Order: sequence, then C-alpha cells, then structure tokens
Amino acid sequence: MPAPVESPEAKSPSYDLSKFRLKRILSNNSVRKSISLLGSFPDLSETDDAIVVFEKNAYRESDVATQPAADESPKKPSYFSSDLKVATEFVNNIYGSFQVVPSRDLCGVKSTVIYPATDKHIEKYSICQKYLIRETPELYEKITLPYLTESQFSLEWVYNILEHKQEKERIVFEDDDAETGFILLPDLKWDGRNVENLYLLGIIRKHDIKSLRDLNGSHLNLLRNLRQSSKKAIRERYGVNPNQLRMYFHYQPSFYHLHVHINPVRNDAPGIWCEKSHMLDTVINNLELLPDYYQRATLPFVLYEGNKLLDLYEKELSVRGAPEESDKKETTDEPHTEPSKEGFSDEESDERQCKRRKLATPEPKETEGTAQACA
Ligand code: G7M
Repeated sequence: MPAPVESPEAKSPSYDLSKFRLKRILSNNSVRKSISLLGSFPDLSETDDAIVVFEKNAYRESDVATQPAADESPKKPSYFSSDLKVATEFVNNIYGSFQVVPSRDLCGVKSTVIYPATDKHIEKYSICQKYLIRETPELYEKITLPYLTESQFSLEWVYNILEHKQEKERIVFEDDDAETGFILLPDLKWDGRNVENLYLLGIIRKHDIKSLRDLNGSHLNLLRNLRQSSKKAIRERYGVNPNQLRMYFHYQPSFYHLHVHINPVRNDAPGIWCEKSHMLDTVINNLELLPDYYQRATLPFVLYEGNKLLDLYEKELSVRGAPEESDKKETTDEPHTEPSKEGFSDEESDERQCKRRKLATPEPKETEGTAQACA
C-alpha cells in the first residue's frame, strides 16, 4: 500500500502499511470482523509503537445486484459476476456451503492506523475486563476531574478539524456561531461507503465543555441546534429520515471536547451500550427539567482493566474487590458492610459479586465481540 499523501493543509505523518511489523494482537473481534494489532514501522522508528486496525467492510446493497443495466459504464462491481471465484465445501440435500472470493473491488478492508500510539491508545484497543463505576458529583470532583485534566488524549485532531487544518473536505455541515455552532463530519470509524452504517460526529465549536458533566441549562440552544441542524443536513446529504437517527454522547468519552455521535438506529454501532451512551434527546430533556441536572446526577460509566482511572477508583471504592471475601459474605447471612454512599448499593453489590465470579472465569473465544476496542 502506498504511503499516505501529505495533506497540503497540515503536516501528516507518512508511513507505509506494507512495512508494518507485528508485535502482538491486541484484540480480535469475530462479531465485528475486526482485528487490532500492535507493532511498529521500523523504517520510521524502532521504538515508536503503531496500532493498525483492520475491519471488514459492511455489504453494500448495490454490490449484490444481479442485473446491471446494459448501458452501464463503467460496469459497477457485483458479487454475481464472472470474477467470482467459487470453491465448493459441500452440498448436502438442499444445503450448500461455499468459499467465494469476489472481485478485487469488493475485497476492501478498512484500516485505521494510530502512529505513534501511546500507552492509552494501546489500552483502548486491547481486550480487557470492564467495571461499572457510579460517579457521584463528589467522586467526579475528587477523582475523575483531576485525572482527566492531567492525562487525557490530545485534542489536537479535534482542533485541526475545527480550524480546517484536517478533514476539511469531509465536512458535511458547519455552523460558525461561537456559542451554538459545530462541525458535522464522518467519524474515523465510518468507511464512508455505506449509508446503512453511517457514522457522523458533531463537534461543537466551544472549547470549554469537556463532557456531559459540564452541560447545564445555558447550553440548551447549542444542543437543540446540534440536534436540528444535524438532522436536516443528514437528510439533505444522505437522504436518511431524521426519525431513524440515534444521537448520543459517550460518558466517559475518550476525548474531552464535547461531541455527539450520530448513526442510524437500525445499525448496532460500536459503543451504543446503555452503560456508555446518553441520548441527546434525553440530555436536552433533563436540562429542560433541571438546568443543573448533570452537576447533581450520579453518572454510571465503564472502566477497563489497565486504565489508571480504575486504579484511582479502586483505592476509593474497592471496585475489583476480593472474591474470597464476597463468597464468605454470600454464604453467611452477614449484612453487607461495603460502602454504599459513594459506591454500590447492597443490591448492586450482589450483582457485582456475580459479575466478579463471571469475570474470574476465562471467557470463551466467541464472546470476543464484547471485548472490542475499549472505545
Ligand atoms: O468515546 P468518544 O465519545 O470520545 O468517541 C470519539 C470518537 O471520535 C470515536 O467514535 C472516534 O472514532 C472518533 N475519532 C477519533 N479520532 C482520533 C478521530 C479523527 O481524527 N477524525 C474523526 N473524524 N473522528 C475521530
């Protein structure tokens, strides 16, 4: 694969994917058909780490057309063409099993490269155990906020987009208003080919809203604009019905500059789990009811094994706990004495114990789907 062409707008690193040298596999997700690899580009540096993610592209409905128009030129690729190589595995009664290799045009694999990758990127793309934290406003101030202020991912790529230094040609919609404006563009994860798995990001212009936690009633106009203008722009550009869009924030996000994720409700995009996502509609409604809702709410979120924030919460809440202790508590009728004010309620504590036991058992390969990149 040729090295990426340097953008005239900003200097981008230049690397040749064919020179990638594998160190280890970080995760292999059989459901998403993606694999995350840790390695390096020795021609560039022996020490800098690189992450390469390969993900098989989703099917486009046009690629399975069987009757191309006679006057179609150039001919669109289709699985059902003479280019298809077919090896029969078996045919048993009415059932047939084949391995097929379609034409080159249909064999594309989306690849993402992060170079140089930091320990935090490696952690993010590795398989790991997950723990739920219930973050009270006090815990946010005491643990999360100092941590994210010190050690968050660089926001350089966000500012590059906002300042038109990168991805300018990918912008779908832009509103320049300093208070309520934002840029709408394809997420890094979207291959841009298939509206079925459309994935856009709305990145706000304001620089002082790190996440959901910072939102208050004064941001309602911004959020309403984000909702309405994005829906309109997406309908115009992609023809998607606004009522078929899912718009949500991540908590915790990976990048602490407010951005909304947008994808079709019928598509199971990564990171839409209830423990991570907050629907834009719900956020707006909560702020309409209570302008300081997000300064008062306890917000649950997931932390991954290997994340330093988990270690900080561990000191405060004993998140991982000791399995022997919890087993003892279950078999005797002792009342629970675990912290419940800032930590987990008794009921939740039971759930945690179940979870801990599950986590102690190595997970079978098939569950790798849930252990995707920790994004
Ligand atoms: O979890 P969080 O809400 O922070 O998600 C951040 C999103 O930003 C993810 O869906 C990423 O795929 C996306 N993203 C990350 N980077 C570094 C880029 C980038 O450089 N360009 C674009 N367009 N999206 C990105």
